[in-house]
Amino acid sequence: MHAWPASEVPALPGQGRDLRIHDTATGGLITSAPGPVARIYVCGITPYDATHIGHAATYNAFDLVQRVWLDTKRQVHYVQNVTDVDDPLLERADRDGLDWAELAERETALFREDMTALRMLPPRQYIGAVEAIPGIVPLVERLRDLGAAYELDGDVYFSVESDPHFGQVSHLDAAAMRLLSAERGGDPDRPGKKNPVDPMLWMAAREGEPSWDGGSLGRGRPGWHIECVAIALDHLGMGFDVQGGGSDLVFPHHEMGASHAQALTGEFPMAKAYVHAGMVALHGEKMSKSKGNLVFVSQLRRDGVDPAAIRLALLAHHYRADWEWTDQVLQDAVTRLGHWRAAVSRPDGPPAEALVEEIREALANDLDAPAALAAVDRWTVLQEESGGTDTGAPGVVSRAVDALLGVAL
Ligand code: 5CA
Ligand code: ZN
Repeated sequence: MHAWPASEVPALPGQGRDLRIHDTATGGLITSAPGPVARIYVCGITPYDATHIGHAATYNAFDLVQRVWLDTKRQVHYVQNVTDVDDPLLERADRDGLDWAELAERETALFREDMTALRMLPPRQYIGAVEAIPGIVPLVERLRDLGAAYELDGDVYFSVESDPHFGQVSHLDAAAMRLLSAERGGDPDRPGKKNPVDPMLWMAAREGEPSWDGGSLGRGRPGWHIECVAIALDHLGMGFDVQGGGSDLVFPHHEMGASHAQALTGEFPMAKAYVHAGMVALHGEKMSKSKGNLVFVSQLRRDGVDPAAIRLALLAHHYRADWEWTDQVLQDAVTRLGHWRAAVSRPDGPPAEALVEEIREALANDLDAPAALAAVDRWTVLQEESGGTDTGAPGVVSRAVDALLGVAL
């Protein structure tokens, strides 16, 4: 699959800072010190609806991770998937009388447009589950050959007991895992499973559903977690720097993915940091496609909202916080954008070197975007109140805001 066009990232004067980021697995901040090429996998959308503000907030967090790395002169190898075949997609297509593949293609196209408008850096590989199937089948076969998978009426399940590190991403107890498994695509009550939370690796073909050749597994389609593992291992290998997604992916998705990869390779851990963004709510409830309480990025764009203002609205919240989208949040962002644009459009202003360092420090400190915005606000107020004589300053601010925050002024 093709991704979307990259917006340019201006180089900044001075030195970037190493990122300290919260790792769900260890529960603390770790210094992410990748080699010359930083490797990141971020879970992509299930395209039965396009980008809502919750998605955008999560992708914004991982865009910041990359911008901090790029500022340290590292290259970034970014991989993202599209879950273009899965139960919720098939159910929605069924409900709306649509062809599932067309629905997926249409919503993925819209997602690309939204990501481009928001200036999110594109992945180097953007891979659909369907196109990954030829790589998934041998992994499931290998897990079965290793004794880490078992068959149940033609379906193939992963045995969580096969990974000695199972549980080390989420640290949840068995009861909590069981509950979340039921909520998030698992089938803990199916009789015959070794452990109720064992997830499906390969689902045998069902009447009326799409299926693919699975070699010795028979016709069917892949489970959700093995999809991301196959894509990540294929392009990044084990021990990559960041596995990213929203906090609703901690369990089962990232826990199971890590275990699949660890059982397959005998190596630990799959990712050096598991990074999770908080959930965005609307009217007091998590924005979710299944509930339908959504604000779409594309709708806001159609309403004439500047994508830079949407981005500023996201940046005004710490990525780990759960927060609520309101009209006021957007209005504040529009106002802020107006102030910033006016401030950088003057021919000179207060010196900007310290501001660049403040933005760098804020982001390096677990992506504290609200602190970065506050620093830019302070420079803007100085500019509005007393101006300055530094002719290079407005340009430096504009480039720093673009390079580090992805906002074009
Ligand atoms: N295709 C899978 C991942 S492999 C999936 O979860 N797709 S999704 O479309 O449901 O979500 C895409 C990303 O947006 C995930 O990282 C998810 O955690 C995140 N996300 C979904 N809803 C919200 C929300 N309300 N707030 C913040 N992030 C969200
Ligand atoms: Zn995923």
